[in-house]
Amino acid sequence: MRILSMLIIIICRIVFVSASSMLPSMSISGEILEIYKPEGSSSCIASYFMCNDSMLCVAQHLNCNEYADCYDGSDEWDCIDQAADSFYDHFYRKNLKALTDDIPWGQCDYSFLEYPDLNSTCKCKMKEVHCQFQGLTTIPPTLPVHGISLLELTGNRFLTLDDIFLENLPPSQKFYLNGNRLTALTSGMLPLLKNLITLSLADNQVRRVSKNALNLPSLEHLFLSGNHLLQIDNETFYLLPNLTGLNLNNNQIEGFQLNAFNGIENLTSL
Ligand SMILES: *[C@@H]1O[C@H](CO)[C@@H](O)[C@H](O)[C@H]1NC(C)=O
Ligand SMILES: *[C@@H]1O[C@H](CO)[C@@H](O)[C@H](O)[C@H]1NC(C)=O
Ligand SMILES: *[C@@H]1O[C@H](CO)[C@@H](O)[C@H](O)[C@H]1NC(C)=O
Ligand SMILES: *[C@@H]1O[C@H](CO)[C@@H](O)[C@H](O)[C@H]1NC(C)=O
Ligand SMILES: CC(=O)N[C@H]1CO[C@H](CO)[C@@H](O)[C@@H]1O
Repeated sequence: MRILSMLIIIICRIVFVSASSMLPSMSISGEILEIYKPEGSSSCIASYFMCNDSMLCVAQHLNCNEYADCYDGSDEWDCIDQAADSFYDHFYRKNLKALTDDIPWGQCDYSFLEYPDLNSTCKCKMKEVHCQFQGLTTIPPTLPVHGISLLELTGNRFLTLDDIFLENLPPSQKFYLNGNRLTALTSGMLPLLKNLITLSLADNQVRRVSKNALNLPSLEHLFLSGNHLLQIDNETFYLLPNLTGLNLNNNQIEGFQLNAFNGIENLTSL
């Protein structure tokens, strides 16, 4: 009995080993081979790419699908979108890394006595004020009003950029309001932020940006990715003369009016 079960285990192992040494996922979906070995010629037919270590051709859609199809896994190499990466790095990582990553929270250019919110609802680093994921619906009452380099209000519950919001919003050079609940940007919403250079409203539920809503003469970078924009109207960015980077990824944009981008002559990144 014992010998028999050992035999079964051995047989199973042999079957398993030989199965796993076959082509990885030599699957056939419909009639289409996802992986094949090219005959004679050393190149793959169109819409297939060659694994690095073997003469196998793998369907393009398996490239970077988070599953290794090549023996060497080369179909999952270099899967980072470098273009997007450097764009985001520039704003979110390298920039901050260079300036403040190694500085501990609390090493703040402002006095906590004067601005208690900087040591409770928010955190502070040099001239950066971070108040993310606090469930905020109003701006904390004691924030400095001068010289903020970066104001981070990501992950709160702001619904609109109304007059009350804007009146209490301390000016900053970079302002991140990602992941809130904004639904519209209507006319005249942001006229006060004269020195703003970077504005991110990513991952809200903005459906529409009204003409002249964004009136920011010094703004260079605008993130509207991850919203619900359906259409970009004529002259939406007309009052952003210094805009060089605009991110509209992950919307459901169906159309641009002919003059949607009028006024932004120096845009280099879209
Ligand atoms: C900041 O808040 C913490 C916790 O409430 C407190 O222990 C600390 O003394 C405060 N720091 C300053 C500088 O007020
Ligand atoms: C717009 O950009 C130009 C060139 O970089 C700069 O000289 C000017 O001051 C900027 N305008 C504003 C309002 O910041
Ligand atoms: C656009 O770039 C040109 C060339 O760098 C510059 O002369 C011009 O002032 C810029 N326009 C604005 C609105 O910044
Ligand atoms: C947008 O601009 C184009 C070109 O000037 C014009 O034909 C069109 O009527 C405009 N659309 C709206 C809704 O104003
Ligand atoms: C991109 C990459 O890593 N290519 C490798 C493919 O395999 C050859 C030979 O094994 C390597 O020299 C390459 O670096």
